[in-house]
Amino acid sequence: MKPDFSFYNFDVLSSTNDKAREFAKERKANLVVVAKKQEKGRGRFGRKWSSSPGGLYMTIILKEKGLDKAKYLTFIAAVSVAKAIRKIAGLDAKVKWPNDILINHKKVCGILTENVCTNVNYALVGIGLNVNQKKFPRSIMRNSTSIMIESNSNYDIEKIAKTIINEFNRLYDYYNKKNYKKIVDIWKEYSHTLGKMTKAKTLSGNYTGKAVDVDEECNLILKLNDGSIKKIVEADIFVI
Ligand code: BTX
Repeated sequence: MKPDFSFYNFDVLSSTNDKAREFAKERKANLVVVAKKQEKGRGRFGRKWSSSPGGLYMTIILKEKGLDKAKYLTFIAAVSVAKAIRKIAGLDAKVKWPNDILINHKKVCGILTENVCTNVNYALVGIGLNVNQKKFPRSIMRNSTSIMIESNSNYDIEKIAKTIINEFNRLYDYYNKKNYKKIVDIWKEYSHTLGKMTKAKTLSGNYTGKAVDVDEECNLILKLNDGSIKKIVEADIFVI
């Protein structure tokens, strides 16, 4: 059964993921928390997510199948955003491993999936999408973009949110049926990364090679210059 999502809208939040955590602790699921701006939007590893008005900041709260399965929700969310951008703005949005969406090689969206563990586990799938912003802080200007910058038009943020959730709901069926291979296969169709020479910065060091595959556990597979295969579980990657 597909969940029926209810939207909770706020003008300002510190982070939609934090508000979603409060809801999850009250055992509420199948909710979407949306804010017009965030004061402490964050990315992976505690990094800052620039959250000015004009962007979409939302977190989907779901019951989880297991902590190791949250990465499939990140993949589903990424594809849903890429599909919504293609549908609404006709732009060639692609997914970059593991959690970004790019347009013209620039980051338009990031996804942060977190867990809440009670006796039922919840996943918080946070989506930050640059919609109508015309500029960004200097530190991220070079590599960031918005749907507005790429298409020269303004968009209805609520409509985009609903389109993303519709796409998410459709793909969520595969997650419900534990058809994880299908999720990875669909993600690959939208991939910006596969087939490209890539540098992966991991906690244990840097690796450079051709991105040859994403395996069924969502790991990136690099073929290194010496011909060996390296499985990348967590990293920041750069296409070179
Ligand atoms: P990430 O760690 O992969 O990427 C964070 C990096 O992205 C930053 O260090 C910066 O270089 C760059 N960046 C920051 N803000 C932006 C932006 N607006 N556009 C493009 N690039 C940017 C990505 O983490 C996951 C981001 C999730 C954000 C959502 S918003 C709703 C929810 N609430 C919340 O606090 N986080 C999530």
